[in-house]
Amino acid sequence: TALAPGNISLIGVPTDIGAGMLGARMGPEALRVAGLAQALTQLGLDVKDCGNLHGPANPWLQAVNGFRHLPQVVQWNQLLHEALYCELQARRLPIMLGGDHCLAIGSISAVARHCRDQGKKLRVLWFDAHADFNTATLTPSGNIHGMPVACLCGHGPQELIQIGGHVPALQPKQIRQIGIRSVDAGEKRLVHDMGIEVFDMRYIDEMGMRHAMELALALVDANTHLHVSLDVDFLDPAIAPGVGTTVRGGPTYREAQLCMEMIADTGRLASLDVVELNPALDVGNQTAELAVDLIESLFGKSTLMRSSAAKR
Ligand code: B3U
Ligand code: MN
Ligand code: MN
Repeated sequence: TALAPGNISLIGVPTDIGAGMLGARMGPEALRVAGLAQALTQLGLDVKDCGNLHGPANPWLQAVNGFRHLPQVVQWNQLLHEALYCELQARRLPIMLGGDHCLAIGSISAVARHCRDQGKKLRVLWFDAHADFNTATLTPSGNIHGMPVACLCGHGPQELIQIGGHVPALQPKQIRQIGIRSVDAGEKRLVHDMGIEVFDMRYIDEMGMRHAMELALALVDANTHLHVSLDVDFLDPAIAPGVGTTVRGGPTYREAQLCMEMIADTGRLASLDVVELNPALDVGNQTAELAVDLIESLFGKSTLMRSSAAKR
């Protein structure tokens, strides 16, 4: 298989600054304890753990003009943008260990900037129970982890949408959303009007995960940078309880594995976010361990098994 760069950089971003509940700040450590670096090393990859970024504390305040903690969210995302962009420039494949999903503004704006530098096409696969397309007026909570896709598409506060220099950082046609099953009323309209391609749970129930992923990966070619943004609440809460905003009726273990394997088969994965893991809500470290399992598949673990089986 054509695993693009064999050099992985782990970037821990220990904050819950954009979430409605505390605890996602412990996500990076839980993923380390679950053996992420070791698992990737076993697959023959060169893994560098860059450690954690250090940003402002979570002040735990009310929303101001529709946003909670906007200045702190901006600071964390600026730090992440620079760190991740640096790893991409060094031709490494960054894995952002979140942290809540507001951090995708920093990571994906860096990926988009890198793709512009390199003349690469960008495809973002957004695995989530939520569309994360709220704005200051639409949000029911003020929590910025419900807004990153809108911000990346240019709908959001100036300080956030301009991280990375190019507004908007992303075009809606570069995004595919998978697993969606909880969208606020106004948010629904905006996602529709923006023309984002959504494979929601209804679609997956009717057509199957394989078909959804075939379409989500259509036209990914040798010049495509594939970015995966994995919100752990994408998964069914029965297998992934360690998340602040569980929504029942998510993909099963098998469906999730299939997604990861189909992505691995493209050989085009070039950056990854793992977000919203909340160890304070987990049962043991099972959700982190599941995330590590899925990441192994994303990097071709089961693909290797298939090819050796085929040889026999
Ligand atoms: N749509 C709701 C809930 C939510 C979105 N993303 C997460 N939760 N993780 C909101 O608050 O924007
Ligand atoms: Mn999310
Ligand atoms: Mn979510």
